[in-house]
Amino acid sequence: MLPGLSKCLQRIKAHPEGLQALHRTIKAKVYPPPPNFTVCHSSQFTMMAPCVEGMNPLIQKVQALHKDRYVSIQWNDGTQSLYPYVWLRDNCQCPLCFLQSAKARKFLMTDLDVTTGVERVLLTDPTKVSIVWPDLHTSVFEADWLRKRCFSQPSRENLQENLFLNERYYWSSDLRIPTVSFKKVLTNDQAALFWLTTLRSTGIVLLKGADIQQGEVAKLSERIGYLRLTFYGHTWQVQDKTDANNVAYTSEKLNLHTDYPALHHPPGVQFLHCLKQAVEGGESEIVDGFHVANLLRKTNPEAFSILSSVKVDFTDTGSDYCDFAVQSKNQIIDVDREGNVVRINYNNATRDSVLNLPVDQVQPFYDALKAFVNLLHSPDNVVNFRMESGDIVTFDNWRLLHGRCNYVSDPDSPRHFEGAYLDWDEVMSRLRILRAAVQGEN
Ligand code: OGA
Ligand code: NM2
Ligand code: ZN
Ligand code: ZN
Repeated sequence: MLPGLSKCLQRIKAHPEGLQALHRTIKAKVYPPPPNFTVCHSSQFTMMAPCVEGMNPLIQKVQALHKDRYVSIQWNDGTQSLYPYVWLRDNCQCPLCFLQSAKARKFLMTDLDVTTGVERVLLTDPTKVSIVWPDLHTSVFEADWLRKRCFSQPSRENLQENLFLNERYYWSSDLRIPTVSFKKVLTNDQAALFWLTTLRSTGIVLLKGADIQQGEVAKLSERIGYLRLTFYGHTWQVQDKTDANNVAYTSEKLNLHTDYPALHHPPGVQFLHCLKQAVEGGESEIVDGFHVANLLRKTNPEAFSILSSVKVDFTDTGSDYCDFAVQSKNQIIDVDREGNVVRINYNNATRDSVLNLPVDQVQPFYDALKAFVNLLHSPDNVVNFRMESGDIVTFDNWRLLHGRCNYVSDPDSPRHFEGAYLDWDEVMSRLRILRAAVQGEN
């Protein structure tokens, strides 16, 4: 099921209590590979069917529960939501408390009485609740606004998924890389939304039909907002260069890596535009790093534990946009507090020879890294493809590892790729705006 569709079902069905089992099933981590999207016709974008809005229930009854200091709302679908007094006062939407033009709170924390009571609650109509506070300040809350912010576990999970789209399709060697027309993405909001939701869920989308000139990845970044400047420039040219300041700027093989683990906040998204492919070699390979890291956790928990805890030093020194001497310390497998894999940081070229470990932990570290690299390079997990002129591959650089074969170029017309980085915050921002425009959400 496409993530858009599954979310749609969640929104319709999973409110507010009791459907956790269904929710868990939907959130199961391994998905079948998504269908092969060749250059898309707009009819294919209708798979992102707009979720039916305006189905929110009305308020049947409102009560102030003074003992627990909750306002209780009974909805006309038979469900109930609880809202703490303090949260309601903090989030008063009146013009004194909220600056509508900035959609931001004006109300100061220093003015919030966290032990506030409620003078009375009123159901003015089935879509509005009024609350009069002890100082007679009055707040009015809309039913839809309250419903969206319901504190029940399934409601919160559903809203968080809507905001951050953390569901992922995991894949292995049988992935058929989702492919969309570059020009459609630039001109059509549905195509752009399909591109970004797929980039998020699958981690890679191939765009076809870009012009054979520099500047196309910059154009694509402007479709989102702005690109991420690094020491390699606003955009950067992957070519065989004399005195290369990076191993990528040679014609040699690049093993599977993520870009720029030498930064503490590596770029979230990468665009690579093939202007000219090599006459021989230069093929690409990719791996789903989240999927492989989870396989490692299952098959070699000791290796997973080492790679997710040891901070590895990375280094990058040289001169490009300006001179640089970058150092970072990153876990090769980054996990969040719940243990979910959230980022892979691994480029063997910039892994520092400085290794800040007690001497007896060095060999176990290498054993763990070797086990991970073996699993990454397993034919079960690797997808191979060959970029041609006019292709732009867009991928999640926090999740995918990518590599390329060594190559031989035509000296008169050498291999040339142009790249650019973006961050996930900017990409997700555009995704939300496109979703609102295409699906009429807010
Ligand atoms: C890079 C890189 C891939 C390629 O420049 O970091 O991975 O195909 N390049 O040249
Ligand atoms: N380039 C392609 O981590 C890295 O050094 C990746 C970055 C040179 C911008 C390569
Ligand atoms: Zn107010
Ligand atoms: Zn790279």
